[in-house]
Amino acid sequence: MSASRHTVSYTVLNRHEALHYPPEFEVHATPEELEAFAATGYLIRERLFQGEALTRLQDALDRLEAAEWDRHRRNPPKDRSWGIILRHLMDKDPVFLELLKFPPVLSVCRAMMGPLLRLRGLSARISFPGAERQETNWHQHMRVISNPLPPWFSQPHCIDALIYLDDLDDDTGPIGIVPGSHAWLDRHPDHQVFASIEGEQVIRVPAGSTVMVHGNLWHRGMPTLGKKRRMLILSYTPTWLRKSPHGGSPPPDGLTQQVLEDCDEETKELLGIGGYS
Ligand SMILES: O=C(O)CCC(=O)C(=O)O
Ligand SMILES: [Fe+2]
Repeated sequence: MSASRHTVSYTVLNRHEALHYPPEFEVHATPEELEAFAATGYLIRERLFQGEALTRLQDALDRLEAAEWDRHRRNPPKDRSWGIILRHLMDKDPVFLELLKFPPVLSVCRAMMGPLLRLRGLSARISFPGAERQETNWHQHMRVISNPLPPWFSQPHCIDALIYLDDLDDDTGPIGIVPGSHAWLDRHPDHQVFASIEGEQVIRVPAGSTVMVHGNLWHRGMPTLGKKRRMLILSYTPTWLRKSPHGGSPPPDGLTQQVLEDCDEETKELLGIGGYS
């Protein structure tokens, strides 16, 4: 599937060194789609990964699941969990590293948040059917909003590309979102709520589809009841936000460290070096 495209060009005012991104780039979306994304907080790309591109991601995640299984399931919870969450994926398999500059996601992130972006993280959530109910409560990702809002509060923006490696249906568990909720800066989802809430929209998409969401969109992963469900979360923020605090430190000899030893400036910026003043 190829989305209609248009061109965007940015300069950054009063910045004298060379820019580390193409000043003019093709956005994999129409202006109308971006406008709708800004208003609703989500953008669906059906079958963004197909054929071998999808199989490669599925196989890489299966390898990682096997390698880390014991670590994550040594003391399994009895009744309910999110399933397993694997972190720092770009440090662990070159297949995942290929997603760092994936234009259908990165170009949309740059069009929405500006040219100076960094990776917040690439992680995976895998959930299984069984006696232990695996689903997520309602939540949002950027939990740093002050109440009341100070006049010069910096609202954190983040885009999470939720990449579904299996069909998202009632067997695997759809995703529930509340359109527009990313703009609510005066409230948050009640803790440990798993049931439907007012305004929920339930999304079911085929394997390989990606649902891009603003990091503060209220959402929940509905229960995995019949079939294993694999998903990736590819996240970007402006360069001046910090990387994901979850999952501890990356592996010391990880792939991104090796890449940083010899890479272009854009890659450095995306991996968190520089891009602010
Ligand atoms: O599995 C999903 O569809 C969403 C998962 C999620 O919200 C998360 O891991 O933060
Ligand atoms: Fe989430």
